[in-house]
Amino acid sequence: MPRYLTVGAAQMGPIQRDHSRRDVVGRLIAHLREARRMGCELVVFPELTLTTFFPRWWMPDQAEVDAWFEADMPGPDTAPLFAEAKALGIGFCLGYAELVRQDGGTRRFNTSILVERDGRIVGKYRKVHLPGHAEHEPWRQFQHLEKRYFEVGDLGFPVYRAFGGLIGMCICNDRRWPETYRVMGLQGVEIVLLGYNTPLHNPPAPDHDEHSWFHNQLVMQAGAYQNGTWVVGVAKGGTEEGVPSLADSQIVAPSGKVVARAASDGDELVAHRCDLDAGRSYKTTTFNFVVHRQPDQYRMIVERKGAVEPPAT
Ligand code: CDV
Repeated sequence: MPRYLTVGAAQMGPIQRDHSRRDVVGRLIAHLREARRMGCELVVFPELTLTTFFPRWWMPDQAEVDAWFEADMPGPDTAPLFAEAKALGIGFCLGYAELVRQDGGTRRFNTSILVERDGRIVGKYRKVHLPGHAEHEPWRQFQHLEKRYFEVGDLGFPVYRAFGGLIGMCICNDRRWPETYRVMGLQGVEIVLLGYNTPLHNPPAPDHDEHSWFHNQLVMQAGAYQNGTWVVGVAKGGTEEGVPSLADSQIVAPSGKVVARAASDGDELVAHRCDLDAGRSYKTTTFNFVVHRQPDQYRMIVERKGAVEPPAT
């Protein structure tokens, strides 16, 4: 018996610096209403959905940085999103900058939450692979200061029982790392939800620029196939504050095939009816981890820390 979950990838076009959270939430609500018409039960929004991608700016004043963060979720600006989703009976995955006051200090994470159809937050993920740099690098056309503004996520890669399946999340740069998918794969994940902000220009490695679309697809397709899971990758695309960014949101099946894909680089919803059991045939044959993985061999190689000289002949 198939277990269907209709999922919408809610791609966003650019969000400029002077766009308010209220404006953005209005666009997210428009996505939810369209998702309802398309029969979606779960909608995935991008990384740092609520604002422009602020790590592109060097901001020495911490108060200026903190203005991009959410101390409450839902808060006054996001409450209408939660209310509309609940009224429509749609769940969602939302990326945002999370500010936590804890033990007299302040912690900041690049976070995603999973919200059930009744409005409850049922899952949280904090980005582990933070790209970029921590100091001002004036030679760049734009900064990428995630390593300054966020801590490395401290929740690992949890997989949540929700929406009748096993759901994991990761964020943007995480999608390029095989460990991300495998750690969730080892927990039996059936669908991985991820949002991204990927500039089409990579300042330290401009030779990668022309491969941006290919690399995006390559990592999500490989992650899906090698772990027998759906992957839903959702962009904030288009030219934001002068920085052109990759769109190409897509839904990848456990076969590794792309089954739905955005055609524009603006606000666009693409949906697919995902059978959460579709990964089973991969998980029980080619990628049956219990039968075929060889953790002892992997450990031996990691502990050796480097290549071995060829044997003398
Ligand atoms: N937001 C990101 O994590 N972006 C990175 C860029 C900097 C390469 C990405 O992997 O898409």
